[in-house]
Amino acid sequence: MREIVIGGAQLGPIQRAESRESVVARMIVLLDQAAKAGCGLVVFPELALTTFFPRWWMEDPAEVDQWFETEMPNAATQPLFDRARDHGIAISFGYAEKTSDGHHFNTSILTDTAGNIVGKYRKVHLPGHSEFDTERAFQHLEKRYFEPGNLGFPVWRNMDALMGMCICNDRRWPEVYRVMGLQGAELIMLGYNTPSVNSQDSAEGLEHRLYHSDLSMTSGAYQNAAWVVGVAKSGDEDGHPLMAGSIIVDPNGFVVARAQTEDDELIVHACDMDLCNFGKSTIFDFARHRRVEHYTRITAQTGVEYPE
Ligand code: CDT
Repeated sequence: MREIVIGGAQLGPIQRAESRESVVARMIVLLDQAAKAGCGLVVFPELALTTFFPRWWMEDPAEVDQWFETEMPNAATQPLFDRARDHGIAISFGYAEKTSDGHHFNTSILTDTAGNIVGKYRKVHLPGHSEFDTERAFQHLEKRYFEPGNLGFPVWRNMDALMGMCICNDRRWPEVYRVMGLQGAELIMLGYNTPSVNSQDSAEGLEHRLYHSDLSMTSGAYQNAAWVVGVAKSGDEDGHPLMAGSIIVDPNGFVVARAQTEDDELIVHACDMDLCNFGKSTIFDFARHRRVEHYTRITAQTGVEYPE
């Protein structure tokens, strides 16, 4: 048995005016709860340190850059790293990264239990659009503010397990899980900011969104025999609702923990990495069963090529 008690640290809304220091204080409260629950690893959402700023149209590069971190850890996040190290808890969280040569990415990092960064992932699938869209009820400008990630989907050895990350919209693409599955990933961590319905929309709308989020993660877990931990930023950010529904999924595709609120909330499960072994050695024994000669379209084309 290789058990890691994992915490999914859902964050409630972060208003545009809320400081990073205030958010980090909230994250530390969740980290302390996780320590009491015996967690060895805690996963926080995408762009965990600020409001989901890609909903705001900005033209001034200096205004945009205020949402980005130029180093990690930095003054605002050092207390989180310190507390995680004091508890002996590994953490993963998302933030907007500006590199020293001026590139902008939607990034997440993974630490070991001593607070050292051991992994970095940059979001590959950027949803939305890059110009102001007058037709839309709200803007989703990830394509404006970020470049597609340039690190692929790496998997790292950490805490005697094989771990990978993706971010939000990535979770809807089966290729993402498979590329990590092909590196033996036993745990895939992700955070998300998914727009929710507002009070004028039907309850069915939210039900569908939650179902599609679950479906993406449970199938990714099952088809790669890996644990998946998906953590939301949720609730009403300056009038813009975000969906909750953070879950931990086991390697058979079953949801074993689920958030009940749209607020700061910790979900916890003791995840045995050896539970991945059966799936990885039977139905999803990739070495024996994959037929790559029939998969060339997957990497050769985007869009759809219809038959004559
Ligand atoms: N943050 C993120 O990737 N959100 C997307 C919603 C995009 S709606 C234009 C998601 O897939 O949840």
